[in-house]
Amino acid sequence: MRPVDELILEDGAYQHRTLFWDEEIYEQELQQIFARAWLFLTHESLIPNPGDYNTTTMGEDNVIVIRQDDGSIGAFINSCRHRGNTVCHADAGNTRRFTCTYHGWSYGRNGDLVGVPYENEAFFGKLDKSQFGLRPVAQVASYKGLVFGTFDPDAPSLETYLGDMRWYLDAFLDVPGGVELIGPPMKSILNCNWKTPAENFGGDDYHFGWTHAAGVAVIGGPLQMLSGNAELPPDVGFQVGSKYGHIFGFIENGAPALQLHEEWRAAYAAWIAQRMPIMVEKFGPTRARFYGGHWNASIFPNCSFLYGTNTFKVWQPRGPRALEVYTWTLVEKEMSAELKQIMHRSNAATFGTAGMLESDDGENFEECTRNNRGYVSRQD
Ligand code: UNU
Ligand code: FES
Ligand code: FE
Repeated sequence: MRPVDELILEDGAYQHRTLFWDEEIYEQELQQIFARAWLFLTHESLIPNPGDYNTTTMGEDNVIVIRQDDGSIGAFINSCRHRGNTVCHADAGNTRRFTCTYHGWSYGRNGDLVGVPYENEAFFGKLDKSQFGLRPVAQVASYKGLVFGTFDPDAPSLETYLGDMRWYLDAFLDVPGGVELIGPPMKSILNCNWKTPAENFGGDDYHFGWTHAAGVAVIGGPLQMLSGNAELPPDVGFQVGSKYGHIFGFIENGAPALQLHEEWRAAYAAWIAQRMPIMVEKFGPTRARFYGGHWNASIFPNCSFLYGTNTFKVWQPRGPRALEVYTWTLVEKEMSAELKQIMHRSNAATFGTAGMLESDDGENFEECTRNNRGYVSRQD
């Protein structure tokens, strides 16, 4: 294999195809990216009470994220310390104990090993239970409700990691009452490398009018002129990249544009108009425009969202040639139940598992990976 620094040029314009195929590269990514970076786990609103938990993955490590009795959030590797079996098979729930289905070891909310069947008869009193708690995730932190974890005890703080990206994120995370995610997430498999959609969501406005030509025509509204690359909207917006690899694209006034029906767009536009004076007061007129715009963004390495379309995703790597995508709906806490429902339905219909825009993308992403099966094709 060629050295990695020959596989990508510093300006990012050239990336060797093997980066999207090779098993060794993928192992390096698991070690150097997924075992070190801050990874999105869940939203605080999905685990409000002590014992509430979600299961997820960090890289390919199975993880339990659980609200502690003192209100903090803990995260643990979801693998029994006896023979390694999964201790929690559910996606979400509330519990006092995780009891392994193999030999019945059980763990408390804080990961402590609290129960071992036949402890004295099987281990002659020599098992030091304090040494066999569930392995904790080194750091867990929340940024305005978004919960992240890292396996690296020496990683910089989450705030440092998000860096300048916070200046943009705050323009919707700091709405009065804050935001929440509607779960449980929709889950599906895409047979593509995880980097392909992560780059697409943050950096690829270029594909939108062409890949989504039919979808955007069916949706109608202000972005339908993009269908088939017929015309660019008058205020295209801008694109930024920030430290640690977070990327962000912006379409002026675009927030409600991809809600599925005219009435749904109108309902969301009315909400934004009503909120806007508060946001102008808080952020000033220039930055408040972020609140009314549509953003496509990726938080490095594998968390992507479309603010406005209200889709919030994690691309969970599953080998170099597949991923599992988790999709939540992003809403403001203070929105009415009706408006939240509109946004949840719209997200499911556009960017959910069978969403019409998700399927447009999925086919392209999968073919970009699949073509590297050809020995000659992947030499580029
Ligand atoms: O998915 C994207 N990259 C995207 C979605 C870009 C612009 C608008 C909506
Ligand atoms: Fe969990 Fe044995 S593997 S109790
Ligand atoms: Fe797309």
